[in-house]
Parts: sequence; structure tokens; C-alpha cells
Amino acid sequence: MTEQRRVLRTEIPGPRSRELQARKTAAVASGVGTTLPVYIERASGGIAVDADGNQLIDFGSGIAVTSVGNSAPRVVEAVHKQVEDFTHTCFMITPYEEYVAVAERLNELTPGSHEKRSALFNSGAEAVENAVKIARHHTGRQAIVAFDHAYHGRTNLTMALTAKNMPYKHRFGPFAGEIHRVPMAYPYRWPGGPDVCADQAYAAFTQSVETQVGVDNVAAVIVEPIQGEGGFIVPAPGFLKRVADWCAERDVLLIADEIQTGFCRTGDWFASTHEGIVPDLITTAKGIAGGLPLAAVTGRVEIMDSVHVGGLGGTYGGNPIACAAALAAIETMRADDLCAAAQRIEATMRPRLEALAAKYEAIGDVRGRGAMLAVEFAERGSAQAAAMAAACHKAGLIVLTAGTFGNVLRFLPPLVIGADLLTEGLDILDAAAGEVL
Ligand code: PLZ
Repeated sequence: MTEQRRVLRTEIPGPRSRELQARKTAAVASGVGTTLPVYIERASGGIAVDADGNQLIDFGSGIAVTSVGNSAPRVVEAVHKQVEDFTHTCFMITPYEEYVAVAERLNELTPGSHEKRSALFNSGAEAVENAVKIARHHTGRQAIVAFDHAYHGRTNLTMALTAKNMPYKHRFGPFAGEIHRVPMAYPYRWPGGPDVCADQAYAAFTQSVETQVGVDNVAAVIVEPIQGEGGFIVPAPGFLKRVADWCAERDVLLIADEIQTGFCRTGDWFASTHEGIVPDLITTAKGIAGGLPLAAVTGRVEIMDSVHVGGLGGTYGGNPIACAAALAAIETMRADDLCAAAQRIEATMRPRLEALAAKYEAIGDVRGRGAMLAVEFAERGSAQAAAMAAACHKAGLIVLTAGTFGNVLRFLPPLVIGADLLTEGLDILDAAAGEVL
């Protein structure tokens, strides 16, 4: 395991990373950006080591993926064993136990005690695509309702579901049809203020769907229980429960996209639980497999099994190595109680972020849950968030930005980060605020 200590040997990025970035520019399509062009050679716990020997504190987890830490011991062991046993057969041709075991775990761990089935895929976007396929097939309807500030991926259908134009959709159309957008109950930016947000957003949702889409045309409503790329927007209390009840009363399916919020990130296995909702279908990815590419759709048996044999699949979906990693990652979350770890991270971070917000007028909101926390700047431009991120990067702290207006600084530390590193990261953030705000 890498020594859990921040070390700066060169400026960030250092000479070796700059060399590699020049090679990247010459070889990799420029549409694939890099937030912080330090080239990583090793990582574990809360530390990433770059090509110049700098050791950075990780408050990003590769966008909420390495919740169990990079190269988590159980994951490494399981992957080693699997890679020696076999690497691929294609589950649709000759199956294997690991896929079935991941489906069993997902059926058990996702919200609701009803009977479930799961199907495995490679990426979050692919899971969302399949959730929509299944919802349309089962209901015989086509319309999908998505929210302002939503992020669901970069493929054609998921671009249509994603709200933000730049950089995700700009000049990539035409987009898939039958996607309808409604307002999100976003307390901090709600025109009438947070107190009326849930009521008014719910009224806007029902009115828009009932008058513009037609309830009988709607297959599903898709929502992130905390919006991720959109800026860690926690819906106004009670809003999602009312949307879920509205769906249930009309046989409209509720799809929870828990790709970013899932697997202990918010202090529970899934963020839907905090909202008191039981989705009909749930999409997962990211944190599921400790860094290996795996995604899933899990849902009610009658919905999942409505699809004809052969209607779902893909060459690599549920690859055995990714499945072995997922079983080990899930075992780590369970055995080491990483939901409690996420709650402890919040207990340390939230008061520090609130103190920052009290000190600097530029910070308008502190929000999130568990180890998925953010500050939003009052100004809608991205300048302050970008300057804060740059100052943190320079000091050896990996942080990410987000938000429709690019003005959110978000924190997604690995759930296994040590208390000392967490505090040191927050001290760096304080210093950056002193410099920038
Ligand atoms: N749904 C809720 O957060 C991925 C995307 C980063 P993939 N979020 C990070 C970027 O700029 O591409 C995400 C998500 C939610 C779906 C997805 C898509 O998951 O595994 O990236 O396809």
C-alpha cells in the first residue's frame, strides 16, 4: 500500500507529467479532456502517486468509482485469481457463476424487498440505455421524463436525457426522441425560495407531464436521487417521494439512476433509501467494482422478465474479471462498513464546509450526503470554482467541479481515506479559499 502521506516533489504537474501530456496532445483526440493532467502511476487509500513522485490527496475517487480505494486488497486478490482462471467466455454463450453472484447481491442490496432480477453491462450510459429499453418494452409506452440538471451519459439516448448542452451535447444532435424535461426541485436556485420548492416543483412536474406529454404515453420517469454532474443537487425534502407516489398510482415506472450515488457513497447502500422511495428499476455502475468497468440494471421481476430472451445483452456485459472485482468490492463495503465510513466523512467535512461558507460570501450553498458533498458559489459563472480547483490541484489535492453553471466544487473522497488525510485536504481547501476568494 502506498504511504498515506501527501508529498510534493515538483510543481504540479511536474516535468514528467508535462512530457506525457505533450504525448497525449499528439496522440489522443482532443475531445477527451483531462481535469488535472498529472499522470498517475500508483494509487491506494486516499493517495495517488504521479509520474514525478508527487503524492496527491484524492477527493475525487475517479468520479465516485474507487469508493473502496484504488487497488483495494480484496479486489486485487479476486482479480488476480479470475484473470488466471479465465478472462472471457461471453455470458450469453457459456455463462459463469460470478455474473449470477453479482446479480444475487444486487437483488439483495438494492431498495425494496420485492422479487428482483438484474442484467449486467459495461458502463453507466449502457445501463441507462437498457433501463429505458426495458421500461418501454414492459409498458408498451415511449415517453421518458427527465429532469433539469440531469446527467445520464454521453451515448445518443443518454445525451438526450442529459440536460446540459456544453460540453455534453453541443452539436452532437439529432438526439433520441420522446424525452421530456421537467424542473428539478433545486432548493438553492428555486425562484420562490427553498420553502416552496418541493410543492411548486411537484406542481410543475404533474402539470407538465399531464398536459404536455399525457400520462398514458409515459413509460418512465428517470431521476438521480442526488444529481451528480448537475451539481450534487439534493432534491427538496419530500419531492421525490411525491413523484414516486404519482408514478406508482399511474403505472408509470420510476427509474433511479444511482450510478454516482450508489454503493455506500451517501452513507447508505443507495440514496433512494434516504428519500423513502423504492424505484421500479435502478441503474448502478461506478462504485460497484472498485474501478473495473461494470454496470447493472436491477428491477422488479415482472418488469425485467417481460423482455424476450435475447433482447438484452452485449459481448462484454458482466465480464468475469469485472464481476470478480464487484464481488470483492461489495464484500469490502459490507465487512468494513463503508456506509458508516461515508457518514464519518460527512461528520468531519460538513462543519468545515459550513465554516467556509460562513466566512466567504462567495459560497452560497453547502449540500450533499455522506461522502458526496459540494459547495456552490453564488455567482453562476465557473471562474471561482475553477480557480479554487486550480489552487487545490497545485497544493496536491484532487478535487472536481460540477454543476449546470460550472460553479460547484464537489468532493468524493474514497470511503477508506484516513482521518488525517481528510483533515489535511480540508486544510488545503481552507488555504485555497484564502488565496482565491
Ligand atoms: N448516470 C448519474 O454520474 C457518469 C461522467 C463524467 P458512464 N458520471 C460521470 C463524464 O464527463 O463523462 C454517470 C452518472 C450518472 C450515468 C453516468 C454515465 O456513466 O459510466 O460514464 O457511462
